[in-house]
Amino acid sequence: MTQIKEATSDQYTPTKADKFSFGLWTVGNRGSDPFGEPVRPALLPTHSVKKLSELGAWGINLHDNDLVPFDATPQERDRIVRDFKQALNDYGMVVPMATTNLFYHPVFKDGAFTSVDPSVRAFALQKTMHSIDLGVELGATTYVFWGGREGVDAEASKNPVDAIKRMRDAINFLSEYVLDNGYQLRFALEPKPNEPRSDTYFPSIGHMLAFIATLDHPEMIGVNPEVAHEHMSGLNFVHGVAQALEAGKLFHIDLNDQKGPRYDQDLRFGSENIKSLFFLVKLLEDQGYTGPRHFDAHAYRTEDEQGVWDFAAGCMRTYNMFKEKARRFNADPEIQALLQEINSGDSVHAALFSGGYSKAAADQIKAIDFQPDVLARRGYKYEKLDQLTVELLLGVR
Ligand code: GLT
Ligand code: MN
Ligand code: MN
Repeated sequence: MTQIKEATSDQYTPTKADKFSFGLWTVGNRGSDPFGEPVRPALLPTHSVKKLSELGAWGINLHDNDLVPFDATPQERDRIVRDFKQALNDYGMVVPMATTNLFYHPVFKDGAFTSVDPSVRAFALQKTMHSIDLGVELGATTYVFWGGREGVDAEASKNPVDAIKRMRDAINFLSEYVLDNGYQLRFALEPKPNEPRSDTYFPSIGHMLAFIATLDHPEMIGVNPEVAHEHMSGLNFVHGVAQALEAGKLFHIDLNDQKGPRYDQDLRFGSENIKSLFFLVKLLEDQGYTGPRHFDAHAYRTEDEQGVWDFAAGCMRTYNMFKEKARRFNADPEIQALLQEINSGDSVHAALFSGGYSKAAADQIKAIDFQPDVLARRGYKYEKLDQLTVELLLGVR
């Protein structure tokens, strides 16, 4: 078998067809944390458009205030938006997704849509409607809602049932706003278990999927799951994404990485959990996910601007390496033969309830002598399969 020297190959270099996108806030992250001030100068949004385009990215996403400052005048807003659109045009970049910053200003210290203060809740709607208008003006077709500070520190402060109802009222109101304006926009709700609040409402993909089914316009609402956020709860991200995909609800995805259940790290995609992120990319590619491959991550605090572009290039390159590994996994004769063997079995039993329930099928299943002790003797060969996967990932097959 011919060995391909991956390190010197350029087959992983990103292109616009890969649909990679970054948030303005990701490459623009200045490295501040709760214990230290910014370490990098602010980047001009138009500069990020240029650099990301040169690196092979396709899209750039934003919160309203990543582009237009919170206190900008209408004239300043129009000038900033005009210059940004010009840069998108000059560098062939799109804005596939937009969102609202409902967490930075002190007004949102008790949340936005779930704040106990009705004036804050109404202001959050106003800010979001303006931000939706901006997103649509820039061409966005997906609008993300990350809960930010929608949660509690003092459990006594809010009835959690009221909080859920308030969030539903807000999403229903904004769905109607989109429909009323004839916008082609779908919402993607992003779960997170905690941080910055000690507990956030709708903490996981599963909670969000259950909530979406209770909304007035569930067809226009899906999820925007993030690798780090599910790992913070110790959950299997691949399984959560699979459930969203299977339900037709994976509208967007936040790719990054995380070292176990702790604070949100937003690390470079594929820098830590190599096997599970391989299976994530395999899932997305095998299932024909066509949405943006969005990176919601940032460079280490140790980096200067060059480190930021190294980080961005690394996210995209690693995605493409996983994609190629998935192709090899699917084409590997030994792995595929083993999978075939593992997934075969008694064809009569396999057919027993494939047609769904009938009284005849129930009677037939009840009448069979399955001999569980015999069935239990089977070895499933997963050690061998998993080792083949590891060898493929480590580049020896
Ligand atoms: C913020 C958060 C992310 C969200 C972004 C969208 S903002 O960086 O940590 O997970 O996706 O609001
Ligand atoms: Mn995110
Ligand atoms: Mn995060």
